[in-house]
Amino acid sequence: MLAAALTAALAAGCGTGTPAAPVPAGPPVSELRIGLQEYRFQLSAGTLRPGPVEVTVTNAGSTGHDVRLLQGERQLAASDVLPPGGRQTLQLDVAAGVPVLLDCTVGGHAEAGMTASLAVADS
Ligand SMILES: [Cu+2]
Repeated sequence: MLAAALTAALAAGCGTGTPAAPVPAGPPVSELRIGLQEYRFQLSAGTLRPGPVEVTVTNAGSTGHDVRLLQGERQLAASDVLPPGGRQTLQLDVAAGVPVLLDCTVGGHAEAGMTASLAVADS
């Protein structure tokens, strides 16, 4: 009986690959914090307000990471490769209604799960 319960719990918790970090709900923001970890982004919000957005990037991991932010074909910003504990502030000019995609350009990290997307409000 215990084994059956454990099996059910494990099955419920297992998807394909590593689950992405939950994206916070809430109103659109103009200030975003991004935490870099092995191998995912921790986001302080899930939806951006269009227009100027200030992003504070902190490497909370134990190896070098960066973040690149793309909106369609357009690169909004890219951080340096930050050492553990490193921090950088980026200024974005975000277009309305088009999602912003994030990835880490350090070799193999995006493939390991270091990608995320942010919604952008329509106005
Ligand atoms: Cu990385």
